[in-house]
Amino acid sequence: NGLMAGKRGVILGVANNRSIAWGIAKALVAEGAEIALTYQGEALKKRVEPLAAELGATVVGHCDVTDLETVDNVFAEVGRLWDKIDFVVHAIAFSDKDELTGRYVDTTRDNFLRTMDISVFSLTAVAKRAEPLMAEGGSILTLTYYGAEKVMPHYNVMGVAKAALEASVRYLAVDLGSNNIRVNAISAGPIKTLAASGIGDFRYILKWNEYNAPLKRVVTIEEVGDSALYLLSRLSRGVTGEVLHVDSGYHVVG
Ligand code: 0WD
Repeated sequence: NGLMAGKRGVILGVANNRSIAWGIAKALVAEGAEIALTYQGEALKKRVEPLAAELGATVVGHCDVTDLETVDNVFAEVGRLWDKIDFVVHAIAFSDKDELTGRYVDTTRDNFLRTMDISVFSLTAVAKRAEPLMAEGGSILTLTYYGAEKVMPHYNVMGVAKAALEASVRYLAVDLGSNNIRVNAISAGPIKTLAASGIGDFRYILKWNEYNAPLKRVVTIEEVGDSALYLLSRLSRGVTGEVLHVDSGYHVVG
């Protein structure tokens, strides 16, 4: 049994066992969910397959959001596997690490567009493909960061992208709400993952959060996973368009 018994869904963005998506996957499976994982490229396939096996998850294929055909294929595969799904987790972002340091004003047009495509548009592309599989309603969750609300050192174009992502959550919540599909975000505190290692002075940001957050520590992927469980389960059935901070409370002081 469990809170997610009988629930099925897709998780995009597991790169390794430090990924936030992995923390969410573990929390969902512990409560009885059945999950499908995707991998971004052949290099990540080798990482994702054993992780999927650990949770009894199905790997539904290669999904690189810059190639929408791969997104179509993944959702077609999910539709063949299960007739309906209950949730989708979008834990994907990318920006050139040379621009996750220094000044935002120096952002190039190419990287601006690429960052917005992978980190923002992809949520809308995924929601559009998930909608027909959520005939009985569902819950879609994405991951954001405080750099959307306040200027954080080095976060630069990713902060602009996260602001657009949070606005997308609100627009999607309205579009899909009449079908009982909820769309929410978790604004996670800094966690040492592959994606985070591209951000300038990341160790300093971690220390800063540890010293200043109300809980006097940084959060773990397991803590983000447990909050995700709330947003993806019936416990949050009255909640949509929301950005939930899972950041040891940093946003109330930062
Ligand atoms: O401190 C942090 N780590 C925080 C992360 C704080 C707050 C929010 N987040 C967000 C990130 O911005 C992202 O949206 O959480 C989400 C998940 O990120 P993560 O768990 O920190 O990082 P990681 O384990 O690297 O997973 C992100 C993955 C990619 O990994 P790499 O590092 O190989 O780029 O996003 C996927 C990929 O697996 N990804 C893509 N997937 C499909 N198509 C693409 C793409 N084009 N690009 C990246």
